[in-house]
Amino acid sequence: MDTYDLITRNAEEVVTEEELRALADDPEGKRVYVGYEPSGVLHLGHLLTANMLIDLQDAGFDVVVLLADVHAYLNDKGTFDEIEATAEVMREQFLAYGLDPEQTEFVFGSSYQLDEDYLLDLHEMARSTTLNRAQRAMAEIQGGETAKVSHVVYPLMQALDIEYLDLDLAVGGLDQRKVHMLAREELPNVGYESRPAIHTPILADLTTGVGKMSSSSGVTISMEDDADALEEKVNSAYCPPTRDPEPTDDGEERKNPVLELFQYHVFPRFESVVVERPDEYGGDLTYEDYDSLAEDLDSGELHPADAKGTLAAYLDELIAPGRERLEELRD
Ligand code: NAL
Repeated sequence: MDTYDLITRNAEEVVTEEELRALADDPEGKRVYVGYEPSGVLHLGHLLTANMLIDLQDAGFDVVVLLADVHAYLNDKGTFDEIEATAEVMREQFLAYGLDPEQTEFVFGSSYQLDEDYLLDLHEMARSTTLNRAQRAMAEIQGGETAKVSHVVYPLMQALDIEYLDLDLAVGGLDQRKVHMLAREELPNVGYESRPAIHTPILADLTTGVGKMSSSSGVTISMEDDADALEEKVNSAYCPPTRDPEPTDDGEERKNPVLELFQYHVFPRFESVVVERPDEYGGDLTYEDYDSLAEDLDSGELHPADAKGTLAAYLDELIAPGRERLEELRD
């Protein structure tokens, strides 16, 4: 696979293809970041961007993970001390999950975001950005409650971080796209260059296939889940025998979340997937790529129950190192 195909294989959106192709032609020494609000236990949403970082490392990029402690503070995620402790735990989980410790730089936001030059740039950006624009950039991240002033400072800081961390490329979930668009527009207004971005899809809710997996109401798969919990959660998942489920009665898009997890989590990290079946049900099935598995679900060759059992086992293998690291840290 060429570099561009490798780093975009799980992308939902690239801004812009031309800029990213130029980076992919010469990744040596190029810096790519993801930022996370420290949130304690990682879930599969975090790990979707981690999968992309692992691909970027394999392609030769340098990876920077911003532990966005000041952002978490602005977004009401706890006291500063609580957030710092959480960030340390988060870093350990990323390393356990497979980010290369030699090639990954972890940076706390607070290590530079309180400096005078940063704050002056922030204020300059605040003068050139409309309130409306900043609020729209934040809508998907903030999750509904009444916006505070902190919620419009937040996206301006995220934009500025792209400059201060000296980055060539931004990676994030599709929920970050409006912040990245704001960054592309506003950085030049304060004298800095804009950068390209890659966005991962947002996983669908596991039990309905509608909306987001990490929504507080739904079932989330996290690094804390043991084999039994994974089996129970995956068994409760919505999995019609098709890759294209019908939309809801209200016309909302519906995904097959079991297939999504195969596509975005299992296939990028395993060479092949084996579905174990007794001989009387046709014997084992082996898949080298996502499409052939999805086609078999569509055709009826692969039963949803077998797909679920297999998914739970592979997720267990993926999550095990991070789960064990969490247990060690708690002992
Ligand atoms: C991501 C987040 C916060 C600050 C950032 C700064 C630079 C790059 C990425 C960043 C967290 C993200 C979230 N907004 O919703 O988790």
